[in-house]
Amino acid sequence: MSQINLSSVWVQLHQHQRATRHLHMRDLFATEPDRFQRFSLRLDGLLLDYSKNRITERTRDLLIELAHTAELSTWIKRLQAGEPINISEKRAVMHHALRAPADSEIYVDGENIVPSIQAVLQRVGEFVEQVHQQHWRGHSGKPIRHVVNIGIGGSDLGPMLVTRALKPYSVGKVELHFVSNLDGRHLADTLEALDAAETLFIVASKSFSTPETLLNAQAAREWFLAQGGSVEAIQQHFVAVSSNIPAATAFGISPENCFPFWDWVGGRYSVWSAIGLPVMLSIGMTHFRQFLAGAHAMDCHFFSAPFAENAPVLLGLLGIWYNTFYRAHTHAVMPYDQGLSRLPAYLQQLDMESNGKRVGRCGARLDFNTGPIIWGEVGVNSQHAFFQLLHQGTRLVPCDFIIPACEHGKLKTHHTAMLANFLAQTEALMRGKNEAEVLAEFGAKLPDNIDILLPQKVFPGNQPSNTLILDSLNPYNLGMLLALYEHKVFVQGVIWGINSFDQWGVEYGKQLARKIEPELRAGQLPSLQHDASTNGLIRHIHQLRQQRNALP
Ligand code: G6Q
Repeated sequence: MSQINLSSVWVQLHQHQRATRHLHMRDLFATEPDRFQRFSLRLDGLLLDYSKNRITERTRDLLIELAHTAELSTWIKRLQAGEPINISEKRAVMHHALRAPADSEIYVDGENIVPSIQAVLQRVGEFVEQVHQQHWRGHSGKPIRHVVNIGIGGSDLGPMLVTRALKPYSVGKVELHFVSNLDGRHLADTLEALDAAETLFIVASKSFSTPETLLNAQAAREWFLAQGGSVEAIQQHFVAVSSNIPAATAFGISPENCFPFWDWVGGRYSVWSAIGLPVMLSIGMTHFRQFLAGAHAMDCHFFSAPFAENAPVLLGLLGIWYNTFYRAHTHAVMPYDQGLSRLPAYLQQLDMESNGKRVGRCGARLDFNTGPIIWGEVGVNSQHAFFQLLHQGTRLVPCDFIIPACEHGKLKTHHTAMLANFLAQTEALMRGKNEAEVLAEFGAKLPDNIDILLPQKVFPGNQPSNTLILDSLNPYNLGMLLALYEHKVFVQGVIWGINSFDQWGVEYGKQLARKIEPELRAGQLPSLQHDASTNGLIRHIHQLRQQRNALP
């Protein structure tokens, strides 16, 4: 297929945007009382209301036609069938198989991969059980109380998000810590309060070659030895999750303490694999299986529902509507739940690493914008920070608002107040406040500076949002939510014609860092071959560190 922007439906969508861009959602709601029914979906414990968007039935129809033009159904079947759709790395994309029921049959290169997935899950489950039952103990006989996950990117963000989000489901056996940053303070601060004899380290790295992770793992090992641990005892305190078991064993972790996963699981899609070990240690296997079941339910929905009732398809298409046809450059995510505070960071990686691409699958330069800038912050707090720009700034910023209807804590009053804020924001962003309403609020006595004040108090509204309400933030619903976003990203990648499953952009900086690091460590600066700015900065840093005896 030629590039999607050459299709007639692309042109029609541009025309449709020009014809409808002056419509105000406030008027659409006034003339369409059943708008909520027509533009919302209920899936198990998740409700998606997309009625507060600048769309009509015709918009949805055209966007669905766009999906058909991009042959989305065929691509969904190719994903499902384990074809090597990650074309640049010649790999299948099978994270959905990780959450398929144990009796499923899913083939990659002619091999049913479900038995090996289940075998690893079983092994990891047995390990989790041993730790929980205190059969797995530290070298001095103390039970494991603290688990430190050392990983970065996909080997950090997913497990951290899910562990925090599902804290109310913790079985209370161990406390989880996450170390990712190359800033030594991250590891040092984490270890400060820990007793090595009751600490387990998970070295989580798909490639087992990521310098940040290996440096932190090495430092953790040195700390463990300095705290009275022995080389033999490392086996009781270090386990690895990786698809490169030889490298993990070369690091000194015995093969029986290495939990594998496969090259058909991308890092940012790996929380469903053994990379989810911190989650399993926190919430136990029963809850983790519920998490997988929720994601599987979303897979089944995505693979089978007609596009007009398909939540990932609709979210993907709405994103394209604003990104491409309204030229909105960003997309904000506002979770109204403290447990979901890392969701924006997780989605940043998922979306921007997947669809931050400028060439098509086969390498042709694309003539249109692809992945949006994803950003956001936990709700309510952000109302007191950047919401001003959403309400009265000049930019169109489509948003996703996410909240559980029922809370876990005992502070029910808090949650009701938060729900009210949540609903108020989407309402305000949609309807705005016009001059007549502002004047009515002043009543009979207008202030003497009304000419200045009036325009400041007007809210244009018409700011689009999707609302996602979870019945509660439980493992099943969280699984559904994360799989929803994974498939949304897939839908957009298919329509833009890009490979969402590689990440060459992550590599280039690493390559240059490998060159600069020895230069910074050298006692005597070698001749530098960078640009004038980088050379100048290296000299400045080197000189400062030399003066303070901070080399290497
Ligand atoms: C994710 C990316 C990237 C990766 C990290 C860590 O899809 O590939 O974020 O997860 O670079 O890689 P390792 O797990 O191999 O250490």
